[in-house]
Amino acid sequence: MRSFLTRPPAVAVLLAGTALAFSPLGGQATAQLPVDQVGNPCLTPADGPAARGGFGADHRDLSAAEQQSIEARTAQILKAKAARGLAPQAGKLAAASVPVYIHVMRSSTGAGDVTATQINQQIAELNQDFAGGESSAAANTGFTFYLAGTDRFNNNTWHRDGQSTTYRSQTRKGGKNALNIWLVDFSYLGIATFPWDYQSSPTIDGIRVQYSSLPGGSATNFNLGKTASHEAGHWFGLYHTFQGGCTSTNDSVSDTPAQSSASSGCPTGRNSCSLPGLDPIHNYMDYSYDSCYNQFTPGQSTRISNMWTAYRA
Ligand SMILES: [Ca+2]
Ligand SMILES: [Ca+2]
Ligand SMILES: [Zn+2]
Repeated sequence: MRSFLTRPPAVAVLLAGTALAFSPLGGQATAQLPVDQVGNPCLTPADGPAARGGFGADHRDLSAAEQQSIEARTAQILKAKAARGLAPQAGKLAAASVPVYIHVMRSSTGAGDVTATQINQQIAELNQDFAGGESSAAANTGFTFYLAGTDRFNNNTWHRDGQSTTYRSQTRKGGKNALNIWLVDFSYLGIATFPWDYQSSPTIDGIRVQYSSLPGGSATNFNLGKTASHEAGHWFGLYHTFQGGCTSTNDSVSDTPAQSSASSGCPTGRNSCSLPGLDPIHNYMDYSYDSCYNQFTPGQSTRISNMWTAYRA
């Protein structure tokens, strides 16, 4: 998830494994694994529960125990798949061409629309970012994206991300390998589901993205289309680079230096943890401005490959 309106000062406090368990409403059960992207401290929408169409905040931070359990479960699945010859050979990574379905959730009067050009630019942005096209330090993940379909709706409730379980279930397309992107107008830049939740919640799998974050949109500092790349990162199984704070495991990726909290803007030289390395402010999984982002790391690419093999292949 990426916060739209707030860049939180209170990040570190909330990241210390605190589960923000909000009471589930409208079937947005959080009893097991969280349905929505978690680990996001910017969870309090500026305009309260209304931002979620009345559902309230159905997300919570991922505790260290939950993270550990997900890692263990994933390792077990990978081992089983490898034994059956269903995993990439040692030293090889999974790769795929991912079909993308764009759902434009406009208001009854047509607010929140985006052009076909913007959609194509967004797909191009995903392709560039996952190919490592913005930095020599960036990994080429091997994943590419193509537009498989666009549909548009006029519904004030859906436009504001209300009844999201319903609208996602009614409009989602494709299988577990398909990236569904719902463009809405809410208090977030985006919200994603994780791959390990697909099996239990397949009908809501995908990412919700602020429509004005698409290339050429009106979201100042966040209109280069990187929100979709960030949310897609979660959809592939990546955590925020500040997940877990200043711990050696933090985001379960070894080549992203630990970070105490989300970055804001583009704070060059930021070093929020005494652990080795400067904060990965240019990483798509931080909270920096779009213009500051330029990479997924090789470690994240490996994690994406593992998660894909375990849950989406
Ligand atoms: Ca790390
Ligand atoms: Ca450091
Ligand atoms: Zn996020």
